[in-house]
Amino acid sequence: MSLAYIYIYFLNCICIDNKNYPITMTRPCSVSASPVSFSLLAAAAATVFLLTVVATTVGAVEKVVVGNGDGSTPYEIALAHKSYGKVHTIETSNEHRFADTSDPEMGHYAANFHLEYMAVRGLADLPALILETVDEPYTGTYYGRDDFNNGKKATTPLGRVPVLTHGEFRLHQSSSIVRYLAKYFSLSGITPEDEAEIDVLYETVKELFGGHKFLKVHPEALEAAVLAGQALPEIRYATMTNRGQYSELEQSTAILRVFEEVLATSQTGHLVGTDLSYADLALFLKLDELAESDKSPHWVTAPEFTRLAAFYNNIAETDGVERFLAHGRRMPRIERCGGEGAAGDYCYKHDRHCCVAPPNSPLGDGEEDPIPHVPEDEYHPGGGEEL
Ligand SMILES: N[C@@H](CCC(=O)N[C@@H](CS)C(=O)NCC(=O)O)C(=O)O
Repeated sequence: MSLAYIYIYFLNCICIDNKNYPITMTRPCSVSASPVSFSLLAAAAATVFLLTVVATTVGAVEKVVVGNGDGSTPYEIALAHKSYGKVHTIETSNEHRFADTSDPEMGHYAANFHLEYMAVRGLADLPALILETVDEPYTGTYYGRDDFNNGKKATTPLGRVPVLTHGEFRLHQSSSIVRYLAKYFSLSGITPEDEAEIDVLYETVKELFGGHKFLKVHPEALEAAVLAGQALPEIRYATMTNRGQYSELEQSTAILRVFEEVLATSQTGHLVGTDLSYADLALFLKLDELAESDKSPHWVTAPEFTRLAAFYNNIAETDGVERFLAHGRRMPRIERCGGEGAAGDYCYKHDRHCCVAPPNSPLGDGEEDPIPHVPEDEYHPGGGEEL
């Protein structure tokens, strides 16, 4: 296998394996968990002290974010590098469960979970979302291509990431990680039937949003039709064949309709049963990406998908989910840049939730968030209380 081929394979995996989505970040927990510089530790200690004072004077401080030495979030650091391959491992750490500073146990609360991946969203996005949704402290390590290839790769199972370490237990294969976390945090149903159905829906999400060889959602076609107020085709996925010829709009409509119809039978707005499941979260991530301004931001307004839109909005407003979208620990989106094939790379780009680039950001290209989530005057570089 030529080097060029290996390179292309690697790139393809990043963007095509699961069709989307390296840096180190630590969500919650002890500052010492992160191999950061001494000055950062000093800054962290000062922050913790300050927030302890604040906590005891104005009430509970739920979370403290300790930045990356220069105060940037992983998101901003990655964005500043533009191309993900240039990003080296980044550590951030966050104090968590800090509310009761009089409880010595709290001060020693350490993350049990460690998630490792490359500095993109990809196959670690859902595991991270699960941990964030259940408000579980974890450490995330996201590697740049160089760091991964020059050392890390040799240490991971099958030379691949994501890898989840839970105490002494080490697990790879993204879907296995998702199921393990979901089971651990009761997001995978109670009865065997619910568990199986949630599994089915998760597999369906993966298949229809990237896994299918022939059918997929085409955001541009969908956006054009919805914006034009056009009635969407009445086609259903169940009547389509894998190799049949369907327009981009037909494919897109049929795929979204699968989930609209599932939700039509739901009493609670969840895909299965009464409670939030990992299948809900998996679908949410796909719908959220679809809603980006460069995809199909108006899909939520289509009269054909009212249940899906309500589902999407409800989950987006869930505490942990809302935080995850905007806190800066999530990796940025990527896009192809610098040419085709081995000549090209993947570059970072903004998403509409996170995070306004700091003034004089090395981004320097005037790229604006089309729908800024955090107004620039409310942007506080350098950690502090989480939004
Ligand atoms: N089926 C595996 C795929 C793992 C995989 O191929 N991960 C890619 C990143 S998306 C990787 O580690 N690539 C490293 C390489 O190609 O050297 C999973 O779902 O976890």
